[in-house]
Amino acid sequence: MVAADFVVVANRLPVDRVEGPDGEVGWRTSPGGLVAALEPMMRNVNGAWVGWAGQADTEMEPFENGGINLIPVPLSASEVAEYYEGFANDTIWPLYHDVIAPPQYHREWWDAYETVNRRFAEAAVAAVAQDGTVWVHDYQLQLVPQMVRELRPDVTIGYFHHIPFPAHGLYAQLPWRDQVLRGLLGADVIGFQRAQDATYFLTAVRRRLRYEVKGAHVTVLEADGSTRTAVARAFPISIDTAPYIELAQREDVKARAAEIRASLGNPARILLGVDRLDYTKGIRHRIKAYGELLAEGRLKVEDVTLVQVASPSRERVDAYVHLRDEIELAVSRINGDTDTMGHTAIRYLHQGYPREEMVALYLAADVMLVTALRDGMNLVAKEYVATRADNRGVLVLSEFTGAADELRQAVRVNPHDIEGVKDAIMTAVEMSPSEQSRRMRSLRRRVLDNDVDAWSSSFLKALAEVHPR
Ligand code: GDG
Repeated sequence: MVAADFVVVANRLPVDRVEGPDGEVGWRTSPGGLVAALEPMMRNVNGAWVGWAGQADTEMEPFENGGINLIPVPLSASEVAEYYEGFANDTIWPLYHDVIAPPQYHREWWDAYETVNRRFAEAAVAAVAQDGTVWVHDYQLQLVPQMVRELRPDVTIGYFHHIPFPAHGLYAQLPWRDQVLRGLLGADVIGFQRAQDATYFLTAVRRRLRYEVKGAHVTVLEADGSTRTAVARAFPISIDTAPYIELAQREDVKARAAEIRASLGNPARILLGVDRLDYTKGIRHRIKAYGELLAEGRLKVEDVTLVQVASPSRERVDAYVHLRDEIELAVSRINGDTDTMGHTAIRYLHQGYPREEMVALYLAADVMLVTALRDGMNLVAKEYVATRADNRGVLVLSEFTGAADELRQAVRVNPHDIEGVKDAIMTAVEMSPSEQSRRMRSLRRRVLDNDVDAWSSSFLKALAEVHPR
């Protein structure tokens, strides 16, 4: 394979393995926004993507898919358990989401994290051309920027952090807090979702490493005594808007939205939640508030239905097993107390759906509920807005999401304040069409003008400025 000018490094490759009817193996590009944003550029510049193919204990040769060179990084079953389910999803994830669940600190998980990060870094270094660019993604790979720099000082390195970065008082819990900061500072540009995340990171750098910080610029002290500058600031991520707008205009998708409404008994209002089943998403808080509104008679089961899609996620991590039990108990209690033969309070779906069905759900929903307790951005909020071409519909949005910085015309909520969530739901359910339209117009302008292309361009521009060639 030819050395690549531009290498993306992410935990997962942008493809899913599919098996044909006769057991033959093929690959399907996964429809994530990141691939959509980077695909055209990666084709033009001879790009490569380094990541895990999603199957433990499987060695695979690099292969080409859709014009991008894919470089699989193998993980053993115990590495999946310790690096991915352990350190990434049971240490960093809860710690960085403000300790909503207790982070587990295990030295052997850290060892696996270092080992696997080194494997990703070595794969990236082997793939990248002289003076090329490596763009590392997310919290599973925080040590990779520095590891790449040590091996290949000629390379320009970017890092984007998709989840929140916590305040110093919480971050300081991490037994490996200094190593992680040094790992990230190997990048020339470190991108965060919100200005607040960048500020927290820079505070940690100043307090722990005593590096000089001026605005977004950090003077990094290298082991040999030399210094260089790294930049840390916000680049709010977005969605590839075109497919959402196109699907929302398609007659079959519109017909499916009407069919969904009809199958729920054509209630006056449909409320919708779409989340990975994750404790950061505030699904319990949303359901509690909604259940109380029904119990108090402020909402009637004949008039409203909440559709909650909770797509299966991280099912081997204990905290997720408990969360699922709690949510399913709460849903069945509310349904048991309020359902009639013809109407259900909550249509709960622990399933994943194709994108067409997601858009049909967005079109069917009068109110979208995003009540995350902490969320890097929350793309669901932006997807809902992108599909609402008639400017109808109301977005209820937690102030603890990155999206809240941009989507100012949403009905804002503090999900911890159950009375506040109840009032926000009522405001949304009762909002006049003209007020819906006034707000949605402004939300749509914001999302359509700041799509995922704008995001990747601004990040790459910042990278080019720090490291001009
Ligand atoms: C992380 C950060 C940040 C969900 N269920 C189905 C489905 N989805 C799609 C949604 C959306 C995506 O998954 C979820 O994105 P979010 O942004 O809402 O949340 P995370 O998965 O936690 O993502 C987050 C993001 O990274 C990007 O930086 O915004 O803060 O936590 O696109 O539509 N898609 C389909 N079927 C489903 O059942 N097709």
